[in-house]
Amino acid sequence: MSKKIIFSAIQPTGNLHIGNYLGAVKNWLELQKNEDYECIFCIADYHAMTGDKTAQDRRDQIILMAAELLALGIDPKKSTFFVQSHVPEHTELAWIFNTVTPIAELERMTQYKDKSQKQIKNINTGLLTYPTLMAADILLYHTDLVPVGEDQIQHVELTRDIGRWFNNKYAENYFGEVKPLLTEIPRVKSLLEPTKKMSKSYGLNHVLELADEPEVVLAKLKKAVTASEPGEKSPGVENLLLLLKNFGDETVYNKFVEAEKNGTIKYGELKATLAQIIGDYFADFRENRTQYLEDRSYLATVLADGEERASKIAKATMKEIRHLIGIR
Ligand code: AQP
Repeated sequence: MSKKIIFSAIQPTGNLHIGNYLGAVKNWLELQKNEDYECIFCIADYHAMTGDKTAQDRRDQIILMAAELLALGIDPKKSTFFVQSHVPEHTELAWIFNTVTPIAELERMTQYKDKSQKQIKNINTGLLTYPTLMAADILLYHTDLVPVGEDQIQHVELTRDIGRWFNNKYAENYFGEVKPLLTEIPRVKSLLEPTKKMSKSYGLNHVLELADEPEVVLAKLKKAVTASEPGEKSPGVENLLLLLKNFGDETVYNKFVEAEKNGTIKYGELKATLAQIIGDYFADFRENRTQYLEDRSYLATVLADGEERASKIAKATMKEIRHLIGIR
């Protein structure tokens, strides 16, 4: 039986946060251990260009993202790990997908609407066509499964539609039916506005970064929104308990859940416990991250090797597609 293809990408727009980790990257680490899957992971630098960063920010953040993913355990021997712009077939296919995708389908995407509100002075065309580039990333490798957080389900579903539109126009069954793959916690909430997803663009106090030192984790958690009365239903408390469930042991988690039910929970204690657990959990990561960041030539070698492996597949796919659409 041939292996199932896994593809997922992440934008180099700053440090990884706990939302990225629990929603997506944790799954990447599990999947790459499984022999049934062929994993391809990508640093989506072209996608990140839809934001407001400078060229120097971009240069630094690509390196930073590579170092952070390796520090978490992405293994370039097991997974193909590369930078999107190093494989130009991504943008070539994105253009072709632009020509089969109705504008109205792009205009109804939640991320496009959200980002247009967040960056009101920079509503560029890339924000609108972001999903056609994402569809190209995914379909270039004839992907079966895309491990992402809940916020990206809509884009993966649109990818499936784009594949179908292409098939209807040029070649029946050329692209298969791609599916999203979620973790147990597909949507981590913001610390300060827990009705929204945890997201860097709301501000750094909304997110716990994996690189945060323990005292920073504690300071951010102290500010996290909970309930006005102990035991009152609150999305903020629910979010903190979910984090405790994931990072802590079962006894500690059960103790706080019980206390929440009977109204004796002390939020200060919950936050201090959680800060300690998260700080400890990422201690090795912080150390590895520093080491990788000091070894730029190793990072460059890993990414060049990934580029070579991804390019082989991408070039073969584009050769077929150019033929199918009649330009070669
Ligand atoms: N809060 C979240 N909960 C679960 N999963 C999440 N992801 C992002 N936030 C959460 C998942 O992380 C992967 C990488 O996503 P990305 O490259 O789009 O990162 P991001 O969305 O840019 O992260 P931010 O902080 O939300 O950035 P801004 O604020 O710039 O938009 C994806 O699989 C995503 O689902």
